[in-house]
Amino acid sequence: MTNWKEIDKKAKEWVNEGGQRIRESFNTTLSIQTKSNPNDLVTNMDKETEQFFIQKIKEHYPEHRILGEEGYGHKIESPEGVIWIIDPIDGTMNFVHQQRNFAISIGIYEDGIGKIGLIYDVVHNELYHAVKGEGAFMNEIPLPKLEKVSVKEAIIALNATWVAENRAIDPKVLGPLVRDSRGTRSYGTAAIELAYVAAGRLDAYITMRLAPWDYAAGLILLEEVGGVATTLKGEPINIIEKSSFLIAKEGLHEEILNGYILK
Ligand code: 2AM
Ligand code: CA
Repeated sequence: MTNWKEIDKKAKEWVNEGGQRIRESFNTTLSIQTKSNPNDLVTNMDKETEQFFIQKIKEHYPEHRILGEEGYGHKIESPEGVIWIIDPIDGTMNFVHQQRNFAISIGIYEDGIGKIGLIYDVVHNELYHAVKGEGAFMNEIPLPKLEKVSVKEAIIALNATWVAENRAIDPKVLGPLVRDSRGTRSYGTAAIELAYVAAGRLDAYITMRLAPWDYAAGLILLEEVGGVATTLKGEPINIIEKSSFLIAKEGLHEEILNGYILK
């Protein structure tokens, strides 16, 4: 039997320790490299933090598998067993340029089902945490179920990329939604944007391209408070694949999908 209580306790301890290490790195000189393109950054702290978690997980749970953004985990092609999906620093560009608005994101899944989600906003010291069936919390304060809103009262997280010329979506599609909503915001970190929807600070979040480590933890939080997550086509999310995302409160999700995106 998997001891989820113990896993949860250890995961929280490790996330706090990982966050502490990242805060201490502010006093050191970062080593910054680019990955797929000049805007795709990685630092020594992304790599060291992922390796820190992997070493802890391997030591305590050698039978668990790990999918990590920086590639120090396993090659995952199927969702069987217990899988830790880790983004050591979500929002690396913010980490490098702004020293705020980045998070550690860890989602723990069993046979494709989300069990534990942890998103730690390191600088604000806010830990968003959910255990399947037991609710979602921010620093141990329960997050209430999400209430309904309409587009005209909604704050929507959206990167300006998707309303300028881009390769993923016709820039004209989201213009009317930007116009009709109460306002838009962009934080540059999917994990925090997901946590904010779960916490009711944002009403929806739209993006064209996320990887499992960006959203694995956030989806577990969202489910506990009654949020809805699909692709921009309205299809279910496959947890081990890259995908577009429409995340929103119930009702608002349908209004955005049918009234704006699929119209
Ligand atoms: P990262 O900082 O861990 O790379 C920025 O808008 C958000 O999108 C961040 O959460 C960032 O995560 C993520 N992101 C950036 N480039 C991406 C890509 N090519 N594929 C998937 N997610 C990406
Ligand atoms: Ca990352």
